Amino acid sequence: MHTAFDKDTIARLRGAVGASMPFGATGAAASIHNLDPSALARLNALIGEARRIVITCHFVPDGDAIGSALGLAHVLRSMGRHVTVIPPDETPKTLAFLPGFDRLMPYSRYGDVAVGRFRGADLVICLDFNASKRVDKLERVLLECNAPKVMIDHHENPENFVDVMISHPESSSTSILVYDVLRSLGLDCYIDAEAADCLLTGMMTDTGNFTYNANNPSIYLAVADLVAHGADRVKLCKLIFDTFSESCLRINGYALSEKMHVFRDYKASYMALTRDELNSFHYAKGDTEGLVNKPLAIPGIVYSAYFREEKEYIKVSMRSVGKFRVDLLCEQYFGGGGHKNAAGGEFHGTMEECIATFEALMPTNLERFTESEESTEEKM
Ligand SMILES: [Mn+2]
Repeated sequence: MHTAFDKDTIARLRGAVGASMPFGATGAAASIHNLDPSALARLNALIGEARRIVITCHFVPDGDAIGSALGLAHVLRSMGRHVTVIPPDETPKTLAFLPGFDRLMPYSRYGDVAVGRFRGADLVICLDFNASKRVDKLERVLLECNAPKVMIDHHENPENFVDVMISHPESSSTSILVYDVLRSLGLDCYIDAEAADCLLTGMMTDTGNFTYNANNPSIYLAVADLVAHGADRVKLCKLIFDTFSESCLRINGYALSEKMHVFRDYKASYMALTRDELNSFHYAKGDTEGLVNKPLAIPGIVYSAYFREEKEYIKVSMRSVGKFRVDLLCEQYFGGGGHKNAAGGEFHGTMEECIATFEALMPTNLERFTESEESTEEKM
């Protein structure tokens, strides 16, 4: 926790930031995302009435899912609500630095206790996912739960399984969306340093530390405001982007040196790691996070895939730059989906079959999955 600023300084900085926001000064101002006033009003009423709130997110949660969930949980707890954050499964230990991490109640570990929290909830808030199947084994519990449900999310094509939907696919992260919602409801006064660290973490992880989907100036005003609230961006940069175990560094080195296949003619690259290889490096969940992005550093490479052998399937991750739609490629051939430039899926079969499928698609992929000019839009 940093203590470089006293309360008066923070108030002065926040005033300065607020005044320079394109969406107005503090208080009831226009939002970053052009939020729907009636959705905000309904959310406000639901929060007002609720005593026990459950927050959930997508399975295999990432920094944005957990950052937005814990950030919102801190705020709602400061408002006196009883809040339980229930991710479908375990959160990578790489996020253990987030304030509130030790209070997470993953359904995969807590089972009936977690189900009880859903049944006793007056309000369920669904963060960073657009369809009920994204909570995996928690889906029935979520759908059968009687409490009103609110979605706050930035994935394309949301499914309407909720009572209030705040869906903004143009947004760079759910965390900045939660920040915007809180600010628009006048609840940003409850954002303390811990909440600010969580929300900023989600904004940083979903934009690769503001290296993609990061050209909207509002993002930096939100960052400035969160830092003024006490977020420690210097500490977060070190913890999120520059902290690795020895085995993690070695497995990534091995993958890049020995396993990266580059196909310049097809502007493609892939890496595949088998269970045996992962085990020989004492692979821990999250160790190869971000690996799939690396080949995109090579000029001319447009999309990249990473295949990781799990017990029952091959986990597929894909990334791209520009107009290449890895979400469609994953959707059509690898049982998944995601965002235009970041998607994933599962391949049921052997690693050899998975690689053969990918290689067979390569000659036609550029033509089939490159988006036409007019539909491209930089995310805010
Ligand atoms: Mn997200």
